[in-house]
Amino acid sequence: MVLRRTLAVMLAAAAAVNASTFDVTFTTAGHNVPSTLYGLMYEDINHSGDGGLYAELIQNRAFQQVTPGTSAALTAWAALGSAKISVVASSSPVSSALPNALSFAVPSGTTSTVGFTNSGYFGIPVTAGWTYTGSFYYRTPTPPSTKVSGSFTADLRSTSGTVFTSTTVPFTTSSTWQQATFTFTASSTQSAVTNLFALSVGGSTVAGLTMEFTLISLFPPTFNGRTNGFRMDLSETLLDMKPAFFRFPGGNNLEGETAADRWAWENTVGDLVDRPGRVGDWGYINTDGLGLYEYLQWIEDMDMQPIMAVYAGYSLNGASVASNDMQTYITEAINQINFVIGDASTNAQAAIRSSMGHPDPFTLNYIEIGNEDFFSPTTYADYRWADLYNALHAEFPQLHYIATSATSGNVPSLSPAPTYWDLHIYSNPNFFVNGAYNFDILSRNGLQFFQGEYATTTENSGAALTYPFIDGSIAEAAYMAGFDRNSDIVFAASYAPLLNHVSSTQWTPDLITFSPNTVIRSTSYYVQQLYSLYKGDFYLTSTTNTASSPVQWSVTRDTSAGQYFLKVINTATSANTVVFTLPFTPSHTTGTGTILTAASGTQNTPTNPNAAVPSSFSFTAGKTITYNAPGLSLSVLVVTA
Ligand code: LX5
Repeated sequence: MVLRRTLAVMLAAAAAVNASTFDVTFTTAGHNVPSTLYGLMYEDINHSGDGGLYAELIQNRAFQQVTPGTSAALTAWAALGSAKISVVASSSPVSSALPNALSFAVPSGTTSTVGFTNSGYFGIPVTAGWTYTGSFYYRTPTPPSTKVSGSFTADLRSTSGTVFTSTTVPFTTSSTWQQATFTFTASSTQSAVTNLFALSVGGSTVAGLTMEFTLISLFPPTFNGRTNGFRMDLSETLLDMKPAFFRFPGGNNLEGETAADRWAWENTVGDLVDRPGRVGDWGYINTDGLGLYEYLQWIEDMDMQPIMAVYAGYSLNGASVASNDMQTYITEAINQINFVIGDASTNAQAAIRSSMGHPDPFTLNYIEIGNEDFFSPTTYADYRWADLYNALHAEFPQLHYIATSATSGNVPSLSPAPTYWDLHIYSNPNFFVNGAYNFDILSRNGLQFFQGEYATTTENSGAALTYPFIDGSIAEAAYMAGFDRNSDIVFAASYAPLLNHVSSTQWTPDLITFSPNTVIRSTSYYVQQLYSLYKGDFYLTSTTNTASSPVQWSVTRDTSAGQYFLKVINTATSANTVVFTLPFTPSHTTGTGTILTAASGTQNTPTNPNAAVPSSFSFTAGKTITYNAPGLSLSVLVVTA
């Protein structure tokens, strides 16, 4: 894990202002809003993938990337009864990708129940009506001369042993790997998540035997019912934002600590037994069960489009791949893109996609070349950008390529000149309030910008935030008015990081915090949601404002619905009034709006998840609309022409 960012220096506090009235006029002049404008930035950080979006409930299910014999190799596992468990390098592994197995040794003479348990990703939800789907591989390295048959019991139980649901799974001893599958359905919902998955067997059946197990898996129902799929509640929470795109797989988690540790697409596809996993960049092992195919299928199910990164020869240890070693990564990137959009009848990588269930190409328009390459701008400018861009553009001229080094400052310029840039900023509320006009001053010379990461990470005092707070979220809303207004040159924007497992956090604040059975939508989540839902398709140029104004606004239109979205952002702690003069008379005299507002300092937290949620209100709609915006608020007034 690398925390390498120096947060932007605190800017001078915004001058206190008295309540003011802001007069806003607009005509029908403006520009199109790109359909891509608001989406999601994702990487596996804070267990947002394994233990998060990936619905798999068993942690350390295949002993990937661990050192056999160590206690760390047994993470999440414990023995039941007199059995001895350890992680071993199997003498005959289930696959070359999964060399390790759980060795389960039962002393001779055992009569009582033996087995082992898994504590999940910091808990396992038990939910009434859910049918859980499980499977595991097992073998007996030295089977007895007379085959032993019996049944395991698979169950979900409390830590004190109360069983909530169970089933039996028959087995027979064999030196070769067998796969067992099972299901069980929970009839009660447990509020506690400190539950265990257990696999157990009567001791007299297996006394004296040593067995091996691996890829021990348990899935709850998944989003869209996909096998090896995504968690339902988190997917639905994201779907509620109607996000346009999904930037993945990083972020830092693309890059690896070294080139050898990078996210490599080919290790994430095909059968689960053929996926070795990798040591992720945020301090834990990635199973890669959530692989390139699963991401793409889910992105399609969620009606998003991918912004997919390819590794660009720079890793978190600061080393760049040498110029004459780049070909490996260029070929890997071409293959990765072919997996997504290639013709399955002629291309080997596309054929893998087809064999996994998606013969047709997935949608793909944007490729990001690297991540934050301003950390190694010289090698990016000297050869990494050009090598990748030239090769990929020659092969896939229809795709758009996004550069990740900086556009200004002491950064060497790139050749070929990129059209698309990904810019990142983590700062304090004052930065975002004062930055609402950052994109207005950029020249319209064909460059398109992706604000691929941004968030208020500290208070203005510099104090770190655990959860977004309303002051920061409203400051982000002011900054986002700049995205709406400049959406002729800002084609996409995404808050980061997206997700945080409450029991395993590497970075705060995050847009959404979750536990095994809860989801907490932050104040910034609701800001992102309102901007996305009321994005519109056309931005209407309105009265010029200033960067120092405590009030920002944006007017967009959904042309086919004939609806106008008047967004008002008041970053002051006291109310301000905005008077809109419309170029038409609304068809209804009453309009409906949505507002997010709360007292300074308000946060949505696990103990108070709904401290600030949007609510709706009515307003009088006429050719003139006078709106009194409460302190620290984002409001969207919907006006029908
Ligand atoms: C930042 C930048 C957290 C991230 C990087 C992403 O959202 O992974 O792209 O991490 S940082 O600041 O430690 O480099």
